Amino acid sequence: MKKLEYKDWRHIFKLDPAKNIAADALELICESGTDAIIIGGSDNVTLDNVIDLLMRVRRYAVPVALEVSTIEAITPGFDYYFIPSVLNSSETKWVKDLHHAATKEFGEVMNWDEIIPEGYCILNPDCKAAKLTNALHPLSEEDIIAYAEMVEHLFRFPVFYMEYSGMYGDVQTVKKVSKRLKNNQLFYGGGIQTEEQARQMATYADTIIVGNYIYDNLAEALKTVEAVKTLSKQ
Ligand code: 1GP
Repeated sequence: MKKLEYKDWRHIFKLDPAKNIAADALELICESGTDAIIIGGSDNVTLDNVIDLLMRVRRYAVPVALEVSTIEAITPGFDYYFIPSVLNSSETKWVKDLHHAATKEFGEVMNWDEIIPEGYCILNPDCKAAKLTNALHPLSEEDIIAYAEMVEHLFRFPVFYMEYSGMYGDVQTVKKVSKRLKNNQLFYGGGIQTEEQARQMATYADTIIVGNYIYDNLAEALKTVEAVKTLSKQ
């Protein structure tokens, strides 16, 4: 089967390299029909645990991307490298300084076609990523839409990521953002536990990401794949 380009991905499972996943569970995830696996996490991400998980996932045909959160854990062998810039962080480190350091170190050897910038907006103030990046909160709907339009029209990143990590987000806000974006790919991630939630968010987001629930209830998490496969975005 031909691998889809990231632009066509509707469903992604995000695996945390700092968490254990049994071989049989990983097989079910990689062969679930999901469009891709992202390897990424907020803490305890190391070169060793990233390479270990990459090699295990590479036994399967599913595309695999690294969402870079620490420069030390960057390694060749992924189909894509997603590079978040946290637009609502109050520290330039998370918006562009780490990016500068990484580009200084690896710029010459980078294959830029594999590098996908993500404009990130962290919308759950209690998640680890929000604390780590000192994300501004609360954000009004207008604030969020303005970040989305900045990503599309000013920064011209291909992806806007509404990150509710650990919490199911607001469908109406996702809908409004989706309606305002013209060509950008809208990623939604956060708290998806049921087929219905997967369908709801995939109605407005181009791509949904299911993370934590893999580790809590794999059987239910797997059902989110089929739930969005036959669903068109509105
Ligand atoms: C996390 O957006 C992803 O970065 C998915 O969120 O872990 O809450 O599913 P959950």
